[in-house]
Amino acid sequence: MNGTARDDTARLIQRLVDGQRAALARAITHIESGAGLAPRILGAIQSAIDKARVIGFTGPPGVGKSTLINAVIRELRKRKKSVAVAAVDPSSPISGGSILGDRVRMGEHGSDEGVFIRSISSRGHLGGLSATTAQVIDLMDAAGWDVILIETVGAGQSEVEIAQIADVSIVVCAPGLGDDVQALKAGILEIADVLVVNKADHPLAEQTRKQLTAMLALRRAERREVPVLSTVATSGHGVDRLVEVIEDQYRDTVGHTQVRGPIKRFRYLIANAAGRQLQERLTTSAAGAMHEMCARVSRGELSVDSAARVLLDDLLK
Ligand SMILES: Nc1nc2c(ncn2[C@@H]2O[C@H](COP(=O)(O)OP(=O)(O)OP(=O)(O)O)[C@@H](O)[C@H]2O)c(=O)[nH]1
Ligand SMILES: [Mg+2]
Repeated sequence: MNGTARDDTARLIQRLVDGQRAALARAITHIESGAGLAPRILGAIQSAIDKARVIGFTGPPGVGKSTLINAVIRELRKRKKSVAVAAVDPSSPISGGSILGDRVRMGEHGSDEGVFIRSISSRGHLGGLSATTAQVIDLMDAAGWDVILIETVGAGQSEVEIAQIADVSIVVCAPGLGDDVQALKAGILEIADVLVVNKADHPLAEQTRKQLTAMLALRRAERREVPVLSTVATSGHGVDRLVEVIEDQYRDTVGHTQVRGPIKRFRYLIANAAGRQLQERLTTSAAGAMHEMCARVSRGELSVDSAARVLLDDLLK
């Protein structure tokens, strides 16, 4: 990097930490594209990260996540909190459309200086969408936003991972679950700190709420209680209560674990990077051992899991 480029980056970082929106937007673009500047920016902002609350919203397509986030923004603005939103786009045709919709639905906040909305895609970023999201959260935090809301669609692995990065994870569902119950069972329910039955204006809403409460009761012994709330995102009904519950859960989580957002994100990023490095080593320096394991598995001497354990034990010795 030449001197001018270094000065430019230093200025960008300074403006970002000063809270200038344009600088935040540019820095996010650097992270998203995995450009060479990303590590320098992330390194420089670490001391400014410490106060944002990160709330994740996830759930099946079309349940009203964007509309609910819109209503939550309104509630938080009443409470004088500044709000940044990261709408995570896994580049699928479904959410590709809905992110566009997000801009329209969240449009009422477009001229509000206290609201910043950005979609994130994983284009070419090393470490995947969740790692990109964790870094974008760091930027938003360093830029001084009070609350960061993340929207992710569906019940895929990356959505579950993103929920783990959040301080509080909200799983949103809608009445008449049907197939969605399967999606919820497939791991997503496990990550919920709060469960929301949105579209509570629908006749089946109360029945769905009871179903979910019963499902949660099965594991109540293992974990602290997960509140189940009803909302009508389109009218804002129940949203003030949701914001209060989020606040309670945040206090609870931080009180219980003493692990605040940035540390949680580091934990995730380091584990993610370690996994990548391990995979690299398995295909390079450990290629010989890998070859032998393949042979042993194919002869039926070892299971895949045992072979992996032997390889790892060897590598980490
Ligand atoms: N009746 C009713 N409709 C709602 C409610 N909340 C959202 N909707 C409608 O449901 C549709 C989907 O809402 P979105 O907010 O786009 O849902 P989403 O979960 O963000 O969708 P994806 O991002 O595509 O997964 C829209 O037509 C909303 O107007 C609600 O509480 N009641
Ligand atoms: Mg949406």
